[in-house]
Amino acid sequence: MPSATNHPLNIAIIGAGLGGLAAAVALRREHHNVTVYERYDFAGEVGASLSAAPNGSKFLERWGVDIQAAKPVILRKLIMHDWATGETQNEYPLGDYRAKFGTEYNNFHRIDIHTQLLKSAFETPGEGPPCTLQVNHKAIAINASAGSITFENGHHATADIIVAADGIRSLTRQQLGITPNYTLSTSCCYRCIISAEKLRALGLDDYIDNEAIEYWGGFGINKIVMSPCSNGDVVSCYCFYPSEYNNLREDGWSIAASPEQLLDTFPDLDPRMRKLFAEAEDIKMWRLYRHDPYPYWTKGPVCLLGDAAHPMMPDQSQGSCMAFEDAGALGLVFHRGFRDEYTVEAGLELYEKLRKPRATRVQEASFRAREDLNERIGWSSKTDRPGKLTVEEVCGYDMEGHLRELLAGVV
Ligand SMILES: Cc1cc2nc3c(=O)[nH]c(=O)nc-3n(C[C@H](O)[C@H](O)[C@H](O)COP(=O)(O)OP(=O)(O)OC[C@H]3O[C@@H](n4cnc5c(N)ncnc54)[C@H](O)[C@@H]3O)c2cc1C
Ligand SMILES: *[C@@H]1O[C@H](CO)[C@@H](O)[C@H](O)[C@H]1NC(C)=O
Ligand SMILES: *[C@@H]1O[C@H](CO)[C@@H](O)[C@H](O)[C@H]1NC(C)=O
Ligand SMILES: *[C@@H]1O[C@H](CO)[C@@H](O)[C@H](O)[C@H]1NC(C)=O
Ligand SMILES: CC(=O)N[C@H]1CO[C@H](CO)[C@@H](O)[C@@H]1O
Repeated sequence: MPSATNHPLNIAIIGAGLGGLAAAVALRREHHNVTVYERYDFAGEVGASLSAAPNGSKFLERWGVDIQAAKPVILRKLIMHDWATGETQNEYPLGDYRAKFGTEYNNFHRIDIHTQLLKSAFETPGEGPPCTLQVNHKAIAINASAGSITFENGHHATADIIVAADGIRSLTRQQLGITPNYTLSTSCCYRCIISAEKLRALGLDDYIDNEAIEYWGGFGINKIVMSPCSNGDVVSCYCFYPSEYNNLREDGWSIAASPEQLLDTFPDLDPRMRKLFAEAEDIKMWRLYRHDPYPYWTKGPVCLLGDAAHPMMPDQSQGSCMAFEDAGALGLVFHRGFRDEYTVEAGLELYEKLRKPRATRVQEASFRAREDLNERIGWSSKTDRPGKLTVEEVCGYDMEGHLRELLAGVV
């Protein structure tokens, strides 16, 4: 039971993407009163695969998220193919992640993990009071000094903490006085999926059975990244290509494309992959941007989280993991008894101190990996380049220990 000095906070979260929902779960479990405001009603949820490396998965486990129901495929190796022939050039075993880092290297379909996070946040079983979801609530203005939000539908809300998890094109960020410096990436990306049934009919069974992340290219802009998800029922592909190819300017997660476009973009690719492309489903185009790190993440009672705070290239597969870690950090900082240690404002500063250096480092390493597969974690040895991001650094991270160090420094 909360003591008189440790009464729960009223927390408003803007955005019900993976980051916002993870924050809702983490804060609910600390018995806060959480309301999540989402601009849409989820009718058009889309997405391809997302991998959750061990420390991302670890939070999901700790929060009691039903990982098995999110139909993970455990990734066991990396395979590099010759671009034109598809011949295997190299294989790197990922080893036993559970033994080394405490959880598996799970690969999910975005929709499956989104569904499980919705359950963990809003359904009754579970630690803490269920969060409240308000859909069709598009935030249009924030007053950081008043801790208030105005929605397009005319509603208003106030809260002790406002968590802005409204994605790469965050409107809240703008309202905090941050105007991102960003450049168009050299690259765009197609995302698509294909069912295991179709793959088997095409004689491409190995793409499912390998339990691997498979690459074509990656030294330069062109790169194909393929991995199975959804219990092996689906294979998902990310296909990077030079942005000048079609000068995509449109933004969003649901710009549709056809198999012909996909085939035309990669005429000299491995014929087996082209066979897959001809039958690919749910093909979407994604315009990539490079954002410089922002000068700050918090203002008054408002903080940024996930892509709103540190949008990154997808090339380290860390976008959702870093959002889960942000959420985990909020849960640790605003644990049930936090008021005995610090104020809300100090807690938000602590959150920024804990998260910004690490997320920025992963953001920068993701940019370097865009055109150089040697920078991809897990790909080559940690000693071949000074300062390189490593699997050990990402997956062996001890957030509680880091937080304790920060607190010792403050006190
Ligand atoms: C529909 C969709 C599909 C995606 N597909 C992929 C994919 O295939 N592969 C991949 O690697 N990554 C994908 N991502 C991105 C990935 O989910 C994020 O990089 C990562 O999980 C961090 O998530 P986030 O919650 O910070 O941001 P996001 O996932 O972008 O979520 C932001 C949420 O905030 C809502 N929102 C935005 N503005 C407002 C506002 N003003 N008021 C209220 N709500 C608002 C959005 O509707 C969205 O639900 C996708 C994101 C979305 C939204
Ligand atoms: C929880 O938050 C909602 C939304 O701000 C508010 O209406 C409600 O009164 C709060 N409940 C408590 C117990 O503070
Ligand atoms: C924000 O809230 C403060 C404090 O309540 C108030 O003085 C100020 O006028 C508000 N700003 C805007 C733009 O409404
Ligand atoms: C953008 O760049 C300018 C010039 O370098 C700098 O003054 C400003 O702080 C930057 N803004 C952000 C949000 O990074
Ligand atoms: C935050 C978190 O769960 N960190 C863990 C990451 O993995 C290492 C290795 O298992 C653990 O020591 C950390 O506690």
